[in-house]
Amino acid sequence: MSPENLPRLTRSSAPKPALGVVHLGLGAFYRAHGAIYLAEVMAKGGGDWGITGVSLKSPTQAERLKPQDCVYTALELAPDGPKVHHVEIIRDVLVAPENPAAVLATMADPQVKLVTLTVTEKGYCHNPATGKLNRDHPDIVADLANPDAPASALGFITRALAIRRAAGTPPFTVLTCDNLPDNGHVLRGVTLELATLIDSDLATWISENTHFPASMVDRIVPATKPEDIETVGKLTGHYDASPVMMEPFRQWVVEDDFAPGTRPPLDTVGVEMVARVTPYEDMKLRCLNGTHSSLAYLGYLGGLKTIAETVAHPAYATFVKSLWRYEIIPGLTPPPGVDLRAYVNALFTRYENPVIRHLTWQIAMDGSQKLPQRILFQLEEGFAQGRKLPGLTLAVAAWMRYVSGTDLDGNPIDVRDPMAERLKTLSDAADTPADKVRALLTVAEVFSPALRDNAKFTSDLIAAYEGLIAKGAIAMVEAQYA
Ligand code: CS2
Repeated sequence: MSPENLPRLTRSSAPKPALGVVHLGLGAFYRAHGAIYLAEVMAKGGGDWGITGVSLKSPTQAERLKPQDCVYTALELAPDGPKVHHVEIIRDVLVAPENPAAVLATMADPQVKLVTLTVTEKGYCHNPATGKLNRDHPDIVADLANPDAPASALGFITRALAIRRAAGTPPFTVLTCDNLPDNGHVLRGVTLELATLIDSDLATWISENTHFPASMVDRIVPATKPEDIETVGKLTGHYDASPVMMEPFRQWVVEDDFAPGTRPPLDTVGVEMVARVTPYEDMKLRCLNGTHSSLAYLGYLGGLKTIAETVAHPAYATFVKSLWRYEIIPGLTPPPGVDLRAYVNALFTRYENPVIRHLTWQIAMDGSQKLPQRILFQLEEGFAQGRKLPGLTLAVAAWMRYVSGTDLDGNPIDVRDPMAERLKTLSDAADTPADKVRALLTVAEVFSPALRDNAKFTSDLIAAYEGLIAKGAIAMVEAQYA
């Protein structure tokens, strides 16, 4: 039976949670992570932490969730069988481009204590290599032209804080949940840059009164596929148009820096509240996201569709374990009490989970925004310390081939990246593999001067790129640590 013919999922008889949080960027990840922690906080101790979700671009999520009163199924996928959760913490979903005034009115509501964000790397409208606001970003240009109807998350935060200030309402705390290093600091910086361009007094008020704690978030949540909706229908007997699929593991480490009264008791549900998130962020961004991206480009070019399939290949299993051991861990300072060897062993088991179908193509998206913090900063630091980093270099070469838009068998790749067109044009305009590598290295938003000017890195990258063409991705991965 097609899942649409089943009764639609509805809210249980429990009352809708009272408003306390606005979340910007209502994708699958937040619904499988932050939203579940907040639901647990309320289940345990009450409080007003109900969430109004905001989609900043597309109406799809609202169209799917509203007919089921914003409740959804979160399916925990363990190798020994699934576990069903019903999540009822979301009260409403707003679509920003359809009604920006409604979003601002909700964010300005004195009931709202916390604004959380998962807008992905590109949602910060910054230059990934420097962390500074990109003032030419079309959304920032639009925010400046029309601050009452913002386009970017930063525009909404700034305008909502201006309304609160004018009304004498204290600011909300802004908690970023994206995979960026120093994410709280970066968000505070770009928000203040934008606010300064609008009204310097507002910028001063925000800087003195608003807290932007950093956080490290972790849970593998592959995009929901049509077959997942069917599986949920079979397991629950209900049609859910927007379930989320997630691994059992989860972690959230949050900087304990909230304005009084704005902090949900996250510590009661397993969130680690710490003074400094940086060591946790570095560990996660490099060990997990760095190898995820490496496996994504090299796996995709090797014809491997998912992360589980990729690490099931012996050459890739050896490759990723060696990356951790010889290239990533030596550059890390572990967070207090964490054994990095044990951390990456557990990570390998998470990657192997055969019921998580996490596409290499999905992780390969937006590489221009991800590569600096996942791989390139490590290369820069490692070279400065005189270390050899052949595996990470090979991963960058694979990204360069990937963004050319043609795989190693000559088939087109559907490259999703805000810089896709520019990257392809640069690659196409160069004749030889060496020239393609050199052309891509000139992209200042991605590569720092230190990497661009490193002659050894350039020649190693060219050799890796040529090797991919001559031998294929699997042979290059195999040869790496042989
Ligand atoms: C992934 C992340 O898609 C990607 O880029 O690397 O979404 C990853 O699954 C999460 O950060 C895990 O916490």
